[in-house]
Amino acid sequence: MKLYRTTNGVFVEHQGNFYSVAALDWDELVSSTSLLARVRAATEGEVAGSFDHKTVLAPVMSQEVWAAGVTYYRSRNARIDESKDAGGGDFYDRVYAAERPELFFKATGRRVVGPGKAVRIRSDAKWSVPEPELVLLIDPTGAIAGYTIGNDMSSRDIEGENPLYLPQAKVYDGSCALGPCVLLSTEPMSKTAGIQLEIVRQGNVVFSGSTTLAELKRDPKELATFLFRDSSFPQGVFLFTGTGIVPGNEFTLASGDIIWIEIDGIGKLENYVA
Ligand code: DO4
Ligand code: MG
Repeated sequence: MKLYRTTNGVFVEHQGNFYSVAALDWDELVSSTSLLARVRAATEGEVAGSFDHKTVLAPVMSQEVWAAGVTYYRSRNARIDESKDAGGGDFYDRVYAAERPELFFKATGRRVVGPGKAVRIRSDAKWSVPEPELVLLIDPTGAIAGYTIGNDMSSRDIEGENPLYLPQAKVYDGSCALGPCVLLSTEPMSKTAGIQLEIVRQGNVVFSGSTTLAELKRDPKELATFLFRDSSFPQGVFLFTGTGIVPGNEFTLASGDIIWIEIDGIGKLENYVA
């Protein structure tokens, strides 16, 4: 079952049909302990007359958005490379191997853009990339309730200059995209599920890459447990699980680029660069 937040309320897609889900709003539904049962009940009601994909919003209201980093070997290597002048190699290697993951605050709902909307490059960044990531929706009890697609927009030059600049490299207006839906499931995603990234510039594909969840070094449940250690999230929370796709060092995003991220079983998230 795929849950959509839209300008006309919340809908669930099930076996090719869409159903309206009764809820005060997204926050009330997502923080509810009976989320799954309520959505399941909606699929036993009447099929919605029509569903317009243009009405789809980012699946977030007051949930905080957090992110894990350096959870794929590709990301470890990219971080070591970009921070070599700052002497960064050692700590990225150490966090990749450590029991405690890297977790950082990424966005409030206000900074998140939905499908079809513009993500941004920082005005003071020279080297920017999208990071296509599996994102967990975690309920207030700490249990994984579902999965969505995220783009953790990043300024690699700022992050590489000094690791203490990470919040500036990662958190700014339009630095985060989520959507188009939340795949509701309490089961783990299959390790064979693929993540694909394609970047199109003036009609030409200028980057494409892929990975699978088999390359994700950490168990999503373990990431959720660390996030909930001494922190509560009464409205639920989104947690990016890290990127396993990093374009080569010569690549930087440009205004007008279209970014496609696809995760098997969830769907496709499309955004353009402002
Ligand atoms: O350590 C920097 C952040 C890395 C990151 O966002 C990722 O690996 O996805
Ligand atoms: Mg990331």
